Amino acid sequence: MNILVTGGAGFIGSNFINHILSERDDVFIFNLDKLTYAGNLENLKPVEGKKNYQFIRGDITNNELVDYIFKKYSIKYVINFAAESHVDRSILGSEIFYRTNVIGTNVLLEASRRYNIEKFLQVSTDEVYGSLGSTGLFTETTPITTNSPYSSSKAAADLMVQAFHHTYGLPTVITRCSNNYGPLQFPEKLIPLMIINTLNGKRLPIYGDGLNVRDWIYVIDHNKAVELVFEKGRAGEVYNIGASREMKNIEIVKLILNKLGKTEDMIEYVKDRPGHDRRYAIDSTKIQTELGWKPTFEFEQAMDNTIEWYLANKDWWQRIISGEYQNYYEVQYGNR
Ligand code: NAD
Ligand code: TDX
Repeated sequence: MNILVTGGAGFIGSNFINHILSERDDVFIFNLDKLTYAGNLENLKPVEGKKNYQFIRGDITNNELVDYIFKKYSIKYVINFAAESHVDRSILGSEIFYRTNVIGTNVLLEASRRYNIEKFLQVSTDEVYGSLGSTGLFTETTPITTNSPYSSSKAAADLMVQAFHHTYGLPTVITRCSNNYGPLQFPEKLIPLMIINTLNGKRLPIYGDGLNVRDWIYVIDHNKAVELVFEKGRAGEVYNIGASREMKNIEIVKLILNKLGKTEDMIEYVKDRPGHDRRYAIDSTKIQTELGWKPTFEFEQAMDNTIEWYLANKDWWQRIISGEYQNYYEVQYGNR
């Protein structure tokens, strides 16, 4: 079973490949990744040298390369994790988001159509549903409403995936997951940023009033759901993935401070993110009842694991924050 996994050197994709290849030898994974600032081959140490794994450095927007890969490796399955994934970066500059997330997905879909692939799984996000008030949950039929360049690029890709199913009968499935946390997450995202800043004695920048809500899921639970949808999801369908763990941002930051034995005076409220979505919360009834998935990690335990991982892997994140990431940090947060 030859599977093209894109974006497999990033946070969720590398956890996915490490997980799948630790359990199965009936699949061959071709990992196509451009190695942007977010891609890191160190994440894939556990699978280096495995006979059913091959890394290919390249861009999903490169038509010729993608065609060559489909032909040469007889690709029959695609799981598309590759994306520009950070909302704040999309606000600083949106062009690369549309190029990778929209054009890149189009290139993969066209190749999938040419080579009659058997399944195309698009890894999407709950952000395509916009923002909730204090009540209610996103279901698969919640209308698409996008507020950031990032979410609009992901929604455009989703709509295109569905069009390829309806028009050409391409066997597609879409997963829409809530906020992930866990090992190997790039330090720009809330949880690793706050852990690392706490360890480095830097201020903890909270946007706005800190009362925005996100629905958190451990990355392994997300990836098990992706695996299940890949195997059993019905063509043309969308499946929400979430672990029903809503937290206000300020609660997350206080939890991290508490676990690391630091005090709340490290918190600094800063200017709000423009267009900041207030609340995300996922209804995952469909994947639970139709495919029998459920989250298995308990939040406090999985947060402990995550914090422990960052404590034990300082080399990993120190290499990142001492490089090009410094420039982004300065633009986004100022030189403090
Ligand atoms: P990430 O930024 O950590 O990793 C993205 C990976 O894609 C990197 O390895 C990068 O090098 C690669 N990439 C970027 N542009 C590419 C291109 N043009 N061609 C080939 N490779 C390219 O992102 P992540 O957090 O692991 O997210 C993975 C996917 O999951 C994304 O599609 C994202 O939208 C989605 N998602 C993320 C979350 C979350 O909480 N992080 C939640 C729901 C959905
Ligand atoms: O410094 C910060 N301060 C802060 O208050 C950062 C980086 C974030 N925040 C807030 C903004 C959000 O309300 O924390 C919350 C989480 O922020 P992010 O980690 O940037 O995630 P979010 O914007 O919710 O998007 C994430 O979840 C959905 C992923 O980055 C997306 O790829 C995914 O699709």
